[in-house]
Amino acid sequence: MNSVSIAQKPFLAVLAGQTISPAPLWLMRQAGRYLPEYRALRAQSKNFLDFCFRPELAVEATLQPIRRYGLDAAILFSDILTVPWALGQKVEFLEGEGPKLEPLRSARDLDRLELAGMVERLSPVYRTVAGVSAVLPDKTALIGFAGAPWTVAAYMVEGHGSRDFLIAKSFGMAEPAAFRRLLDIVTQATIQHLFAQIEAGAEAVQLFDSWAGVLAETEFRQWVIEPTRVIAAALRARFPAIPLIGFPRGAGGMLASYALETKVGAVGLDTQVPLDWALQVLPRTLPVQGNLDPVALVVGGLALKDGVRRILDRTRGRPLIFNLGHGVPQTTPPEHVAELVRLVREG
Ligand code: 1CP
Repeated sequence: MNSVSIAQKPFLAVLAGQTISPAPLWLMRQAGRYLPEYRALRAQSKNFLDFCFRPELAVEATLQPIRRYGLDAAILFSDILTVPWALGQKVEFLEGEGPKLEPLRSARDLDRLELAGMVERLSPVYRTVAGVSAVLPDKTALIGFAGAPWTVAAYMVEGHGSRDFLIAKSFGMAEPAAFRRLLDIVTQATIQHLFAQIEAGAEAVQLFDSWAGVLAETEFRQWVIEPTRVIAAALRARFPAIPLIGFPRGAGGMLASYALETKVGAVGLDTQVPLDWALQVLPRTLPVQGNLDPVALVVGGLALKDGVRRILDRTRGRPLIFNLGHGVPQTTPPEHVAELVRLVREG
């Protein structure tokens, strides 16, 4: 990242280690069904994957929350499950039910995956990145993203969402060599996917490890920390100025090991992690992001005000990107997001 962008974009300045007041803010899942303009746009597509792969629609979905709220960063509108699709797995989003994948349940099933040609199949995503990059306000940064290998592999094996990803965990423990191979394929796919987003104009990237929290220590080290370390090293080697935010949701007591051993440039804090403890175990210079309970955003009023105050007070003197501890819930009243922006900007 050049120094001009950092000077103009508070989000990038914090990722470069500066402490800024008011803290820059964006929200995970800032585009989505809680916005009436998103619902109208979404109605133009027959299914969710088609929506993700139509750059004119995906650019608009990315920009909607920026126009409405003037957030400090836009996040590419896409989904983590475009990668399994581009590797050749059957992926569908059934209305109101979430994703359905043709599950990978044996070493032989992995032979169906094909890394060659993946980036070409995902070219509409990079056209979306370029389209957003061309029209974004000067002070707004553009974030690219991918699911982290464990989380993506978990959906690929399980075939759908789950509370505990018991099938995926069992497969990983019962067939460690095959699961290792799957993680390696997804790791390489993720590196290529992030590189292509950066080449198209992404100025920072985030890895969503949404299901890191279902793993015990041994698997956390092998399936979360190790692949993330490989991705962080590849990014640093090729794009040393592009920051990587790691979001290991539910990492709990593994948080410091995750941050130190993966060498990600910033860490997303989920809702459950005690903030003072996290700030104590993480290096003082490491930028942190998140932690506000999304329910406080749904409820608004005093719950929101107190939640914001608590985070701003406790992170004083530390590089902070304001965010939620997980995504914006569908039931969020849009005016509560406007109130959140006002509260954070007041400092
Ligand atoms: O229109 C719709 O109803 C589709 C809902 C939706 C949306 C708006 C899905 C289906 N994905 C998305 C967009 C999305 N997904 C973004 C866009 C950018 C933004 O933040 O505004 C991002 C970053 C994601 C990432 C994603 N997809 C994650 C990681 C973050 C998280 O929430 O933990 C995960 C786990 C997914 C899978 C997924 N995609 C969609 C759903 C409903 C799910 C969860 C499925 C489940 O486990 O039940």
